Amino acid sequence: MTLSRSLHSPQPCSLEPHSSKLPSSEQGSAEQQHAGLPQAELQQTELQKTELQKTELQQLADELKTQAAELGFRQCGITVPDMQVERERLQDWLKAGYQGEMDYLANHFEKRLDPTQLLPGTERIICVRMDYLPENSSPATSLSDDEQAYIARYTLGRDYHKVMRKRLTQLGKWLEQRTDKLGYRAFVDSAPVLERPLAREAGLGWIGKHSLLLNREAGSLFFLGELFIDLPLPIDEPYTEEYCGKCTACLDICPTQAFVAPYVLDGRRCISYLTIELNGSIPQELRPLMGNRIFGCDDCQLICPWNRFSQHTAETDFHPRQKLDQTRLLELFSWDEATFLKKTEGSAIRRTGHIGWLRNIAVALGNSRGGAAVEQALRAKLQHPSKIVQEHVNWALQQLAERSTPAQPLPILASSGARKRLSRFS
Ligand code: B12
Ligand code: SF4
Ligand code: SF4
Repeated sequence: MTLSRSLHSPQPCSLEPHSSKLPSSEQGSAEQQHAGLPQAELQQTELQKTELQKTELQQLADELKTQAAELGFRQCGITVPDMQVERERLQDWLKAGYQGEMDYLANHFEKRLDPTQLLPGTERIICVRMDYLPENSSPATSLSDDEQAYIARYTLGRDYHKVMRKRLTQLGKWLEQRTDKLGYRAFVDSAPVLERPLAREAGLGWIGKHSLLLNREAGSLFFLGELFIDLPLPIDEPYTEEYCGKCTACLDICPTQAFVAPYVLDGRRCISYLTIELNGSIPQELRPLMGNRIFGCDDCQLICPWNRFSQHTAETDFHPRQKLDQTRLLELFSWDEATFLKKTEGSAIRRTGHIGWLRNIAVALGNSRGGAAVEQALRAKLQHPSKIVQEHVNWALQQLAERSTPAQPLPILASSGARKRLSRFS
């Protein structure tokens, strides 16, 4: 992959600063204009020109941020394409195998650390964030009702990859119109890019102990995205402070105890991984700990004190579709594949596939209080062609045969302190 101008404009790629479309006072050949000038005067003129270019680039960066805000990004920062500082930590994480089946995380190791290998010619990375928490999507209501499904708040509406990439591309086009021959490319989750450390370097926040990017004004309930550009815009100050202090609430509340240490997540135990990324069977010992979470999990964020500053999304695209914030497990379990595909059109939920969907709901039903209707629905799926579905349905029926109350409450519902924090999101 190259940052080829031919992708965006017919000119060949050049790594020089592209300021020739900046104000016309800067255009024309410097040698022609200054022919015959004494050396000292020439040097001074060159110096003035560099200073002017700097001012223009700064002005452009400022305008870019205003434009980013107009496109719905709550924050925008600029950094250099260099992630070598993460080398050792990334190496250790992969060596420990915390990526599980997410093989793609182990691939392209050098490209993650050196984004210019991903996109040659990249001079700067513009990092943005966009809030996703919809108004009135009370997580407490569905988490505390074992007959309802809990779907992570980030994925109740339209697929964020589509929304963010489109806006980032618009931002790229806007910048292209103000420069000559800009090369740019938008990324959201889609490539070997270390999005959180990049955002930290661009000044968007610090990495919390739950490993997500946190911001004092906005918490962590936002998406990240990047625009790689080949224009040397002035960079922002990295975020060097961190405000977790002695708090360990996220580590303590995680239902599957997925954190091996502060900042270090064993992906294989995270409910987000188990319900979305894992293709096969969910480890039996983790199933009772999942409660009614059928796609993703938010507990480590819901408990975080900084999320009292999280802001509701301004994007209608992220508003819940199909009432996914308040739907009963049995209804979702009844969707056949065609219905699943229809109802999840344009949603990131499709990633789990219909088999993964049924597998996850079977686990949630096994953790519920059960009852005749639940058992009947489970039995009806015993002959499902997928062995994975059959196995999880059998497990659920066995669970329900062993008890008549819901599985034990999960940590986020167990203490009054945790419930109080949850109530902030109602
Ligand atoms: C793979 C992945 C996952 C995996 C693995 C998660 C993980 N923590 O890596 C799974 C499926 C589990 C997952 C879950 C979630 N994800 Co995810 N995920 C990604 C993805 C695609 C890659 C992340 C990655 O590279 N991981 C690799 C490891 C090595 O990274 P790491 O855990 O940060 O490891 C670093 C730390 O261990 C750190 N470290 C070690 N020691 C120390 C010490 C200190 C002091 C510090 C500061 C750091 C540190 O160094 C390592 C190397 O940098 C990114 C998008 C992207 N391209 O970045 C989204 C992304 C991180 N996910 C996101 C979201 C929203 C989620 C969920 C909230 C979704 C949900 N509700 O279910 C959960 C949150 C779980 C959690 N607590 O992390 C957002 C996060 C936005 C934000 N505010 O930060 C991202 C950025 C997607 C996006 N474009 O918005 N995710
Ligand atoms: S998303 Fe849930 S399972 Fe994953 S680390 Fe956070 S609290 Fe634990
Ligand atoms: S819950 Fe506490 S430790 Fe975890 S990220 Fe938030 S402030 Fe940091």
